[in-house]
Amino acid sequence: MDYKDICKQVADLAIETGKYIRSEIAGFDSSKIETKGKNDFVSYVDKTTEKKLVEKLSQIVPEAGFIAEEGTRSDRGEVYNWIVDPLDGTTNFIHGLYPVCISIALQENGKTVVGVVYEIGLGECYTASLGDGACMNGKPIHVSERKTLKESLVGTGFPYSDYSKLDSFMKSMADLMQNTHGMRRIGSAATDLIYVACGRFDCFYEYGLSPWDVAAGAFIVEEAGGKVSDFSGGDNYIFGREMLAANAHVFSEFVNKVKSYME
Ligand code: 2AM
Ligand code: CA
Repeated sequence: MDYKDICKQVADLAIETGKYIRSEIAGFDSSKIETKGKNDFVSYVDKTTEKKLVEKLSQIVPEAGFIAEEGTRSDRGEVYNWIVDPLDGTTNFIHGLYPVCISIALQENGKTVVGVVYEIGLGECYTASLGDGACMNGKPIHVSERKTLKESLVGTGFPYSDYSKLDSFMKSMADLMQNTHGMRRIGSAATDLIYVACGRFDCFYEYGLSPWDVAAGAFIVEEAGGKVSDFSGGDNYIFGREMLAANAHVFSEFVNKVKSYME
């Protein structure tokens, strides 16, 4: 299978489909919220986008199954599976705010081999295929070179439904606020990850995430020279509902910090 060629086809598809989301966010007004209801409206855009993606992805790798947030197709493939979030950053979208992403990963026997995250606000398409490194709009990208947590900018997401670890999470943030360059919460985990991949952020962590939020972004971080793990430094970050990412220099220091509060 030519991962590079598939990656190019998926990137073109994400950019094309992103036009639909951009037109919906631009035309979004309060009367639309009233007539359809906030969540209905969002799920209408999410589902329409996912249908468009699923239809085309099924043609790119016909034997692949799907793990897609809106469940428009949910049959699993024996070897290949797409992991799809048609719209990452739903709360941003409702409020007419960017970043908002399309996130698509292709897995082969449970390992990611292609990742595409298209951030619609800035029109930045992040891509990676196994062994080929990561790019943004076709140009190679790399994680940052910062060596310590003290000089790092840390992205995170606040818990939005699972508050079971809220106390530990607040303590970890209090520590990081005082011992890093600062923290950012931009409302899209896929964007947090690509920002680690291109060096805007040095670290990212969040719990309560789903596979479609992180599969593509985590792979792009790895192909950009960074490291990803669960909060214990282990491999269960795609389905384990918690993940962290960092450049390779600060990774151990960051894992130890997060672990000391969250494990
Ligand atoms: P989503 O926009 O695809 O739902 C932000 O913290 C991250 O959490 C985003 O990647 C977002 O993905 C995910 N998330 C899931 N449900 C959410 C919710 N109800 N509110 C905010 N973020 C949510
Ligand atoms: Ca989503």
